[in-house]
Amino acid sequence: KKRPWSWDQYLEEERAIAAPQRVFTENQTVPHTKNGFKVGMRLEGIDPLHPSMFCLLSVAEVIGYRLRLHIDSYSECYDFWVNADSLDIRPAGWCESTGHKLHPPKGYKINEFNWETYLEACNAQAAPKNLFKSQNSTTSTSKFQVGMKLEAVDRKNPCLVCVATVADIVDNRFLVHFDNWDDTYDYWCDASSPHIHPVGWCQDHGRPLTAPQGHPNPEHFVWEEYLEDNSASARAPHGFQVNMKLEAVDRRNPMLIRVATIVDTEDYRVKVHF
Ligand code: MLY
Repeated sequence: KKRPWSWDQYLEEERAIAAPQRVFTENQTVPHTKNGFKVGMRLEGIDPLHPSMFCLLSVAEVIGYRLRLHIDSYSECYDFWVNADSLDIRPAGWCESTGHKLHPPKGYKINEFNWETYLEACNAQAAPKNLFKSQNSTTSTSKFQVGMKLEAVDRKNPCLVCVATVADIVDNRFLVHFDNWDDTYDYWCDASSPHIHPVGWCQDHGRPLTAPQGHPNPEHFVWEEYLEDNSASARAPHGFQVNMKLEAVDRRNPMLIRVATIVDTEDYRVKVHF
């Protein structure tokens, strides 16, 4: 009869030692009292598989300083573990107060979602603000700005350095997004990251630069041309076009909403004609 698998026997066979408790950080050792999160509490946080998205999370399990978080209305197979002091989790209402889009649970439209009604419907509590490490974070010290271009390592394909954009900023971290790729390659980092380089770095170091997906001439990507083409499209990011019809407030008579036409577009503005 076979004996069941055991650590003792395995370590002996492998002539290996177990990593002792004391080499883990204090926070990683159980039991732990500094973790005030409770099962069922709701919060907001980054979806690890889609780092550009802030989702509605619930605490599914608490062990020591660790939390297993569940993305509400999605399968348990997307649950993930974080430490209680993770910067990837934020209190309810954080998205709204920082101008981020909160990806609501299935069945809710983005604009219809309301925390108060939701908590009431689930008979749940929002995790109190004071439990979050991020509550003490000061305003952004990062000099990076949304829209800036850079060259960044694709961390899923680490031999590639690719054309990338700063897609979001929170505190001193920013989201690296690869041009024309989906957000599953995105990652958060700060200015000290070894994965990011200024425009021109690949050329200076004789390394290939991976052009944006779908670039017409990926073997001969030229930053100057790309930046120029991009700022052309960035000039009208709103999608309005001349001749489109709409209803607009008459600003000389703000009680009136009139039939109007777009007669000109410029940067972030459109010219409305009644
Ligand atoms: N073999 C992969 C490589 C994807 C690379 C994406 N980076 C550039 C963001 C594929 O073609 O899917």
